[in-house]
Amino acid sequence: MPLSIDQQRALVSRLTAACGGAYSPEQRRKYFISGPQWAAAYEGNAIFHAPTRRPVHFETVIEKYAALGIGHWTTHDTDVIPYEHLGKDGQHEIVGRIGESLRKHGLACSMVTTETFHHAVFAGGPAGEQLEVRQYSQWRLRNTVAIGHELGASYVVYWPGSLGYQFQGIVDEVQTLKWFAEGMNAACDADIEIAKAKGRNTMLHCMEAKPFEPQAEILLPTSDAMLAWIFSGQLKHPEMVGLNPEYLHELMWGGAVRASLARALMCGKLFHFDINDGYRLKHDVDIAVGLVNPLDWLNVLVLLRTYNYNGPFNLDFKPPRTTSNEGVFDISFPTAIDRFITLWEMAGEVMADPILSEASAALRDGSGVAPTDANSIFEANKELWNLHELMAHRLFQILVGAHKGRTFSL
Ligand code: GLT
Ligand code: MN
Ligand code: MN
Repeated sequence: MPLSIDQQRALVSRLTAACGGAYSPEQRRKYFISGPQWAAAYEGNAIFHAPTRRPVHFETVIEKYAALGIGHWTTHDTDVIPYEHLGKDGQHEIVGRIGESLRKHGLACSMVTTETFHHAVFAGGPAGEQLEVRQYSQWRLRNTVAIGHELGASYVVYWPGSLGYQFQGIVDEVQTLKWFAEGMNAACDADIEIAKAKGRNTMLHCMEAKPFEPQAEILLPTSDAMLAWIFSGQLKHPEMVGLNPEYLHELMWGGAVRASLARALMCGKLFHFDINDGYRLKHDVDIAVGLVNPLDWLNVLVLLRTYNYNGPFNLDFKPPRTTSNEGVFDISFPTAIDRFITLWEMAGEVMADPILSEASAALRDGSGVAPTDANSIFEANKELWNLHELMAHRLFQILVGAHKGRTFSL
């Protein structure tokens, strides 16, 4: 039976309610979850795609996030402030209105980030050959730091989307990376100065990698490349600089996200985390968390819980083009948060599972044989290693609820 728009809405609401399993806003607020302005305001446009949604005002985003139980808001400098107002009275006035709206709805701004990729001025990259481009980029970074302090943010993110090229051999990569470090130094210096003047703490500066978009080749394509850059000796304040890995960006180049996060944790540099989902070796599709790789996501959260990660989980996904303006807040955001919390709780079950704990302990204990030669060590341990595959099966069972007695035609 064909349905009118009103009937379609009624159907979607009825089926959403029938899905059940939604957490309350109070429960959701217990997690350090942040909602980006740009995610909720994304209109569905892309190179080959016209927008499918109407523009959304920042006050609506903040109000809707508050109602859903998203406690934190994140933004680019230019998401809300038009270019012509940057650094002028207009900026001051708009930031004041953002602050009021956040206060009114009980949200906090946790992170600010600078758009150094969209405007035509960044065609040759934010750390290009021209001194004036680099000076302009540095000014934008310092200005964003000032906005962050004004809004009470604790994190600044840098996604150097255009730090790369379409042609090999045309730029001096070493020089460009040094210029890029100068930008970070300017931002950290501004932060130290403003923090001192305002009696606030300095912020955590977080680098976000994406391997191959929008440029063909990127100078810092992975979180690991960024770690090398952070520890390169070019940064004046390397202790202030860490990472904001994005789940999908680490997957896009073919890496294991858990392993990327482990390396960041080991270096003490996992400051911030963009959560979403998608596919290996494809575009940055930014699908909402858990819709593609729920088992991997479960394992990621086990790792983060094990190592007490306590930074933000930033909902950096794009509501699909097939979702309407209403659907963004009625379906996209609430279901994303609820899958995250469910996976978080399941991660707790993994950590408390007696089978997994006994298996891990046994693997660590080994056979106790003397480490004399390869063959005897192998022979002494070979039955123990069966536990690897059994543990993988157990993780699947936890994912589908089989550990709680859920059976399928047994
Ligand atoms: C852009 C990118 C995201 C980054 C944003 C922060 S901008 O949308 O694809 O992954 O987190 O600058
Ligand atoms: Mn991101
Ligand atoms: Mn992405």
